[in-house]
Amino acid sequence: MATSRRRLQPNSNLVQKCFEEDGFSQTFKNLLSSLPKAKGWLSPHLYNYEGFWLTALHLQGTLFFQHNFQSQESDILLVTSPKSGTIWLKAMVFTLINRMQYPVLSQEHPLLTSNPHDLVPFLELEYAQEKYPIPQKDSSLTSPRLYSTHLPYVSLPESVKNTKSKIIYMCRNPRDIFVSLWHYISKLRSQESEMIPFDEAFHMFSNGFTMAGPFWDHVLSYWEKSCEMPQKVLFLKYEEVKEQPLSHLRRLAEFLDCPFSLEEEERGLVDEIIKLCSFDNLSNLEVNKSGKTLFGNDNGVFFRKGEAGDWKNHLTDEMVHRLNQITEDKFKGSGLKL
Ligand code: PAP
Repeated sequence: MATSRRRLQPNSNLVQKCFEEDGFSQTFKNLLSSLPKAKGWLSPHLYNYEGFWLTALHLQGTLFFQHNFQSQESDILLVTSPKSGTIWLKAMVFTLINRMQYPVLSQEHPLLTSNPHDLVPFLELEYAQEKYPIPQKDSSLTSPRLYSTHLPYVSLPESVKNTKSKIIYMCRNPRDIFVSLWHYISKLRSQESEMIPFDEAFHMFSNGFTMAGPFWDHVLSYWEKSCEMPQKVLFLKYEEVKEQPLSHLRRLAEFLDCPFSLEEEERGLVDEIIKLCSFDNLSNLEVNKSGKTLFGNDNGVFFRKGEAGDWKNHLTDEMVHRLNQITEDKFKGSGLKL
């Protein structure tokens, strides 16, 4: 099992493009003008496509992704709503499935010199950037191909839904997601424009106006699929992985049909992977302190606190009550609790 590393150059234009909406074809602009529109967090607007809010750039990538991507049975797709621990999940799964090719304690391990976002590409961003089918470009990728997306289940290409490829979904409680998102966007906006006031951002988030939101609908769509097709969709919770990382890593390995052998268990490999991918380790690596992702963001913006429960330091009682209420209403009868 091996996934080749990518050798693209950082594309700072991609981040810049989030702040703009020019440079699109007239046909695409016509589509945008026909869609419901809301205020964006980084981009001027979010557009409602298939029931979820996307930036123009993500929507363009989504359309290319939907029409061009051919899934393979062995593909692994990591899915999250933004700020659910995507980078952590990418680090763990990349390390897990490539443990033969890249020994975890090796000084040459890719995680020591690359941000996990560069090792596991976001498909909708890749397509937004380059506009041609990823498999052609990535013919060097060997099986299994490891990809990620923030898209809701409804927007995945049919070939992803209809093959035996695996989906791993990680969710996080909406209180921490909102706090994480606000800090992240504030850092990015501080380079370009004014911050969105905390109250206004809360209003946007709780009303569903967020990238790939409404958050609750996103989570629910994958939760339902994980109940219907547990062999295809594995549903993880950030907080539970934080609490019991070893048992969740073993669960991931079983799900991906690459369980740890007795020998690996005995030499402590599970623990080594958890340590390599831990917040403390990744956030202190030079690449994550000073580098940039291939899509142009400072790597550091993806590492803030890495804790469960930081919302207690930021949200008012009223805000907590509102988020809890929405969560209860939306998830009623689903069996899902966050
Ligand atoms: P993205 O959706 O923009 O890719 P994502 O990686 O999902 O972001 O989320 C970032 C969050 O994961 C940050 O949370 P915080 O703001 O509450 O701190 C980030 O700190 C956290 N994070 C990053 N790396 C790890 C890790 N190794 N373990 C746990 N949490 C992590």
